[in-house]
Amino acid sequence: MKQHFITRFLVFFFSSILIIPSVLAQSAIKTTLVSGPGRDRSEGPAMVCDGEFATKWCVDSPRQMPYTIVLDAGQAASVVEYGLVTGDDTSSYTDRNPVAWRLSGSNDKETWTTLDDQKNNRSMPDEDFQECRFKPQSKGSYRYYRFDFFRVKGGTRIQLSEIFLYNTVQTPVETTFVSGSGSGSKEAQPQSRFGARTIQEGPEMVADGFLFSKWCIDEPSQMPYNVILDAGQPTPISEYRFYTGDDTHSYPERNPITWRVSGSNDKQNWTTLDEQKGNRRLRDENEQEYRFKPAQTGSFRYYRFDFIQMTAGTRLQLSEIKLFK
Ligand SMILES: [Ca+2]
Repeated sequence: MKQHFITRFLVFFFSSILIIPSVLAQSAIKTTLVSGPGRDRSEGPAMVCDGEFATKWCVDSPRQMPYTIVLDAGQAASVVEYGLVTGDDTSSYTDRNPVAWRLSGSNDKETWTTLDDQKNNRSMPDEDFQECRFKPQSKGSYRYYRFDFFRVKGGTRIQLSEIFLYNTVQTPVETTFVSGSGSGSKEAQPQSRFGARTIQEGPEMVADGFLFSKWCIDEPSQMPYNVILDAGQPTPISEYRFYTGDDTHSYPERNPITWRVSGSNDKQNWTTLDEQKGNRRLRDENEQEYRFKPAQTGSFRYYRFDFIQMTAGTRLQLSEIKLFK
């Protein structure tokens, strides 16, 4: 047992160190900044490719519009998907997301080929640290990628914490429920106009594909709560997503803030892939999606989520957990 504990500690210790490089070592292409407007220091353009969500590019310089960021992929690469990540305080400053931009590719930084043209895309949410993915209309093999941001949602200030380029497309992983904490059935109020009925709120509800059904548990003796999902075959994942419950706005403080993600191929030996402590990104809103990149990746069939702490109290609820490769 002791050796097992030490092994887990070492895995956790090294996975903590590896957070930044492994974010870049996912399917994202490692890029460096060629040029872009803005201050050089804390909120300069280089912050969009430093691999850290916590740092951002933020500029408000109308005379420099459109804001042009040029990234160097190091060698020619074919981008099939790209991600724009909102800033650390976009939920407080709700007009800074881009709504019109163009992506171009080049191999000499002089002749540019348009790959994507977004004229009025308002899909980026006013939430902190949210990655929004887009598929360019055209593809080709280019070393340099250029973003021209023409307009933001309001005013002239733009902010982005990261820009990711991908040479593989992210696809959802089909999962089935294996096991989890709680039985989760409860009687509905008998005065409901539908009459008395049983509402299922067991752990299997996070993998039924519906946002209106949820896992809801308040059993302090069973903490930390866990759920295990089966990907069917060994599958590396680049992202996992949590979806808040259908009534989280009315019943706040049920979101997880401290959790661990592990992978296994035998459901006995688990490798820690991600560890979040006091992460308050999930907001008290209904059926909201939150995306996380695991610090480590590996080819595992089973994925286990341990929920160690909630915003407050001991009740946890989530409507879905989804995996992406
Ligand atoms: Ca569900």
